[in-house]
Amino acid sequence: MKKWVPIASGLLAGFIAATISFADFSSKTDTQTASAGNKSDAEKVYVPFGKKDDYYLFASGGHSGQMFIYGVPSMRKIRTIPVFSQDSATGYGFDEHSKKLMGGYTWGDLHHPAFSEKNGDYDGKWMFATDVGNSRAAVVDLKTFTTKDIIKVPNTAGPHCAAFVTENTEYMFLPTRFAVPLGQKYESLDDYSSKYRGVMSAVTFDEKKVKLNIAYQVALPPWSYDLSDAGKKGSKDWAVMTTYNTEEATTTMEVNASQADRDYIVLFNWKELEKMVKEGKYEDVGGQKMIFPEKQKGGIYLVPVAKSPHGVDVTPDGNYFIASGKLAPAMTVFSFEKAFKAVENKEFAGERNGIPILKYESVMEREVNPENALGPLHTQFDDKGMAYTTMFISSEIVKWDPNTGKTLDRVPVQYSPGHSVAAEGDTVAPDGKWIIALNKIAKDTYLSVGPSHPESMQLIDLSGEKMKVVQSAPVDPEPHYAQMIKADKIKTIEVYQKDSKNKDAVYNQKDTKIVRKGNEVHVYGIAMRSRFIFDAKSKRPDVIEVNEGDHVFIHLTNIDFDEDITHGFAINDYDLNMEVQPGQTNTLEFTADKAGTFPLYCTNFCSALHQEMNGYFLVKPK
Ligand code: K7E
Ligand code: CUA
Repeated sequence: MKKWVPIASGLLAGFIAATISFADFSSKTDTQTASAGNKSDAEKVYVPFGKKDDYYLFASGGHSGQMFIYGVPSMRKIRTIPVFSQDSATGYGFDEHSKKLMGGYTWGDLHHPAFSEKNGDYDGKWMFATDVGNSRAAVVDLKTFTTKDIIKVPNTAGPHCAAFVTENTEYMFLPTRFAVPLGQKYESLDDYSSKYRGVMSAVTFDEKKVKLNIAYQVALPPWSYDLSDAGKKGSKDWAVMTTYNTEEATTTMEVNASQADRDYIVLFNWKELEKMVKEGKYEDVGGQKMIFPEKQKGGIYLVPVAKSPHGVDVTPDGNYFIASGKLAPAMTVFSFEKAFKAVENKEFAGERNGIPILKYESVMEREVNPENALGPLHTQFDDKGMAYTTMFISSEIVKWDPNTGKTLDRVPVQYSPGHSVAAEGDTVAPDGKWIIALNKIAKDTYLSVGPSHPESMQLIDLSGEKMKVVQSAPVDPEPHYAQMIKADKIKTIEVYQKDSKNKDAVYNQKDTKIVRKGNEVHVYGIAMRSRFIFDAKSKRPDVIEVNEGDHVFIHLTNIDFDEDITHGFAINDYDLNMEVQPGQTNTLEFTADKAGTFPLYCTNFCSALHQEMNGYFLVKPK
């Protein structure tokens, strides 16, 4: 294995400098602007009015806690899906159901969205994502583009490495960025190496119950786990993830976690881990089944890799996994087949924390080091199996052949791409056609909005001889990753169907009522164009009157079973808002702790008489 130290220390400086100075890239900017301006490029991305895009793009919203949906190739933004953060536009995090889902948190840091898969192909049914900020995992229903379940992942801090699903959505693996003591209890940092752990969680999804579950966890060494990917085809029972800080530094990570010349890829066989759990080879840690690799042997191996890798990506044929250097200017191609052989022949070069280390030479296929390409982070693939790696420091995408290591093409992007996303890029059969660079810095790309700018996504046409940037779109922070799916795979519903089992729902005006139990008031109301009816029998059916201190539940059903007729419900000065989509029932729960007169109104423009869709919330003083 090459020594990367001298290059890497220079790179570290470059990694930092790249975020400060862009002077070096100004010449690229000029050519790029020119090439993006000609007519044939404009035609490629032009989706005329009345026509729809070919692909959906689901972009992670990072520390906004949301997911952003775009159409490709137009790059028009279609929707924001709130997942881990409150959203007043939809009432997410305000209404009862979503408030419960959020588990008392108000924000999240959403990385790495992942579609559910069938036979290694996106099936268009579900989207998963994890929250690095408050250690949660979520599932979004693609029939309604709404978040359906969120779980807190215990014993872990910051499941950054996820979510990447196995070929038939058997599992998604959530290894964590931060090592903490099990249960996150207090332990001195002097005991870091013995008391701290980086825990990986194997999460399953019950499609019928729409529930996420933690099947088991693995207490890995106290390192940072960065990215993971599941195997495909011949390697489908396996998964890989990158590590950094195998130095086990506890302070000034920027320097201390970049000392060692090599870190590791963790290679594991999830079928084997599953079997170990079935055989009772685990310990109970806070109600979770935890495998300790130093005691329960098997299924997990370490593969040495050049220092502090970032991404690791499995080729569509499932033959290779490719680690990107971050601090070493190289992509390393590893062979699954070689790894399996090395495991079988026990070609180990020692162990760490009880986990056998495979010999680098036994698993490595080739090191690829395109000239002057700096800061490789993540790799995507096209329909011919060619690889596209983002270069964070040299601000470009490099196309290369994983089978030969040959560089095929390079295209500059503005600036500092983190991930990129190819059409159907994580499946066993990517589409080619398009790749989008998810750039960390927009700098001078758009009209200025002050000292901080949006992030940028650049659409790159792969259909010609050379890659070509043809469109760009601003995106709110922070596009850590995205996935792109063929539009016809997504089957949305038009309206919510009546649900006779829902005790909160009323579908008929005459069933509306306001029920009082002690100081609890339940309103069973409907919203329709263009009025609210809370109690049809009342003199003023659109008025709710309660006493100060009452605990109020407002159950509201939208009985306009008409596509896109959504109503909102807000109470002025009560800091409450929610949305009811066509046919949907939603509930607001709150205490009427302010006496007075408060107008209530529909917040979603629904008809010519939307402005008339209001009433009063009267709170009688004590
Ligand atoms: Cu920003 Cu995938 Cu979280 Cu790389 S990650 S850039
Ligand atoms: Cu209902 Cu506006």
